[in-house]
Amino acid sequence: KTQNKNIEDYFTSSKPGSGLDLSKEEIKKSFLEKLFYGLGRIPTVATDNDYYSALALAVRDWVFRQYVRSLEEYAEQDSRGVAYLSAEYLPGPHLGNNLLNLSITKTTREALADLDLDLDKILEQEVEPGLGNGGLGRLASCYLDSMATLGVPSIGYGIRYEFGIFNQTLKDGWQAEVTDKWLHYGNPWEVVRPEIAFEVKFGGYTEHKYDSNNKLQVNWIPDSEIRGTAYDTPILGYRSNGIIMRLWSAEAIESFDFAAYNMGDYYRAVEKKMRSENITKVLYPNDENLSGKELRLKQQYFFVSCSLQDIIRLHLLQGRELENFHEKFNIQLNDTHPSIAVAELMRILVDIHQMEWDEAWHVTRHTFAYTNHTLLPEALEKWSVNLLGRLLPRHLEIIYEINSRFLNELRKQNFSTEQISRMSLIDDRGEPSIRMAHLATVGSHKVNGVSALHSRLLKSMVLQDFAELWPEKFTNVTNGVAHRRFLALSNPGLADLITRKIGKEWLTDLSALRNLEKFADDKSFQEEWRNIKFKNKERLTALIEERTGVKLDPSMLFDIHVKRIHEYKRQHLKVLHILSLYLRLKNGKGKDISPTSFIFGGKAAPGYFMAKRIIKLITAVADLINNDPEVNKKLKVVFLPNFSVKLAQQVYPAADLSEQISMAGKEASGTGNMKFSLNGALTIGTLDGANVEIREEVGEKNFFLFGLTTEEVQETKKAGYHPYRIYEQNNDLREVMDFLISGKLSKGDKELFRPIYDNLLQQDPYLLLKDYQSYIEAMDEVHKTWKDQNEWAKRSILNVINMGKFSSDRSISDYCEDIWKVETVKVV
Ligand code: CR1
Repeated sequence: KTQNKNIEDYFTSSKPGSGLDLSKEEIKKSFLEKLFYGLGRIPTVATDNDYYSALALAVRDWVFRQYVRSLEEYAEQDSRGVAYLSAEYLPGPHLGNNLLNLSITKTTREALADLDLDLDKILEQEVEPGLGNGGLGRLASCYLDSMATLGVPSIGYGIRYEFGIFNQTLKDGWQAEVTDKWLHYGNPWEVVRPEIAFEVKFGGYTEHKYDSNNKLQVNWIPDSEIRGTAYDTPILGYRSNGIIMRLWSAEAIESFDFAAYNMGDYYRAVEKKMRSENITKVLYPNDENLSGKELRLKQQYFFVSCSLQDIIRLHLLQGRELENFHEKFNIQLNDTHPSIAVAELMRILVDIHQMEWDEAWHVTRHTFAYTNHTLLPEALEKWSVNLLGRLLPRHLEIIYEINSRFLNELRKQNFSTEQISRMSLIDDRGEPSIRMAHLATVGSHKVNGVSALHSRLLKSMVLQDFAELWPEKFTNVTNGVAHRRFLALSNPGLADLITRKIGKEWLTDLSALRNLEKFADDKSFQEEWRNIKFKNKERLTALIEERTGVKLDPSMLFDIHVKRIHEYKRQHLKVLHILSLYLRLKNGKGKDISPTSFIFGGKAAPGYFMAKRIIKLITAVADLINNDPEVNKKLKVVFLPNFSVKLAQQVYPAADLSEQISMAGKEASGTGNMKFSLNGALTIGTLDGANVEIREEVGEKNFFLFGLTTEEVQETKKAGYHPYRIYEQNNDLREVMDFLISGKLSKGDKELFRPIYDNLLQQDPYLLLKDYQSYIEAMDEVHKTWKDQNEWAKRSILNVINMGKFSSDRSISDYCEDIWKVETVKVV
């Protein structure tokens, strides 16, 4: 740290000015200066990407202004802070959101128009950072947005994957993956901090020695070391604070392979360097399914270790003691991906800072809180003891020590052997492995699920024993979404109408939308509402035609199912419904069907056989229906490839119907469900995840409910489920199922969809056949309601105005009050 009195005086006397509400002239001047002198481009050679980069650089300056002002405020208040640890983020494009939050969208548009440039075209240039798989990563980004807006002193830590989630293309109707080179054109939003870099060790062995005071000293002698360097992206809240998303990138430590250099083995030395840089090369594309790969564990430990070293550096920099670390910092574990942090903090406190075990454990347990995001058994992280011991020998010892103390406690409290073995951090049935959810639970002071239902199931199923032991540790925080991005930015037409009627309060308090209640029955308001939806559908229609060649008719019902492809989410139930409509039309029984466009989107994990086959099934059904003049006036089907945040921003505003049809008990929360409703789609859904709460808020009448409840699902399975019997008894269903293997979807190939057919008739683990009839009936109700356009508009309005609860601002307030105990500090 350099002390420079002159600079300090300048900084304190000039006080960084606000970055908000800039004038057209200021924007124009900064933009041109960035173009000429920031990028060194002259008008004759400047490309659209140069214009985008120049504007982004100018905007970044203003965002940093807000960030610097926030830092000053936080320092002054000496506030308690939050570190959010997440292996995934999906921020979406930054530029539009930052303009919105600086309140300069309109002025920027005008400034650019003066220069004969089009803001929309420039916005289109941005390649989004796809550093996550789905809901979990997007939730992390919504939370950063709200933490900034509310003024929570916070920092988001993660991994700077060089290649994010793959780009999805279609080849002959099958998903094909293409690497995501998101950094190819540079990234104007980030600032590298070569001096914020930490070394992370791997492998080797430990030495145990007693020092002169007879205190045990453990020394870890690793066999490799890697450096993590910080890349900072400022995240701006709405007319408010800025915070930092700090992502770590792996680099080799040059000096480490001296031996090879000295032997003249230059190539081997460089090769080793390349290998260690692999750690942050690529995001694992599995959503709720584990790869169990060594490199994945390395990624987790790498980013956790860098982050903890950084947080401790910040703590000590302020002249504080580690004994009260937990009073200054909360560390939120976004799922178990960063849960090795529990062992790492213990190691840092005990081995490096010589703290006594009990005190270190007190600090650790009061520092961490853990959010669980899934009950799916295949997604609950477990690391083989063997692998973890090889990569992190000291951490394995620490985990054993935590476990033995914990199990002793249980024994003292007369827990049964059976319960003790269920609760152990080590699963030693079969190949011994570490249960990361148990480590996170034992090492945290709070554990939360992500919707009321999910938190209840978490307590009664996956973590039941722990909930009985520590009832006060368990809590719920229902997920929320950044309504500024997903309404104000994505749906400017609707946002405008709302603001004209009730002012801007809703931007910072979503529950203010209730003030629109008096318009729900107003015919002219409904008409305006419908016109906006229609325009959004036209916009999406154009995009879909450009991307897929399929032309939809925006006057049709837009029935949309977008999310990761997973059997539990039941995209194939939607397909069965579509085929049932197709067959009805073919049999001349389709007069009640409302003309519908079915839109699907979502990526499948590259190694997930069934999910990939479901995509092929959707595209096959699309080909059949779209090319059949007997039905294609009434039905259209399209699979929109490469669903992303950027695409999502065009999709949600254009939806009439939101498909949230997972088998009850499987979708922890869902957040797409909230984004749809927020944009005026009605939902057809099961009582799963946050659907339950959405239905409560918008009213039963304004939600199309179907299917078994979680309890009924459990009973059905317990009683012995036989899907074949349902198939035998339901003629329509049988016709639909048999169509799958008729060859009509696959140029005569009867085997193509047999794996799906067989799976459903023999196991049907997600009870599609059981819920089929109920779904069909609810969909018939949808089609009936759609015929009354005023009624539909009214229900759409009632959805939007009751979305207050589902802003991520509310979620973050809940975290602040219930878990973090932090006060917010705002700069504006
Ligand atoms: C859940 O499946 C939830 C998000 C965010 C997902 C989804 O229902 O909305 O988390 N879980 O909480 C997940 O990705 C690894 O687990």
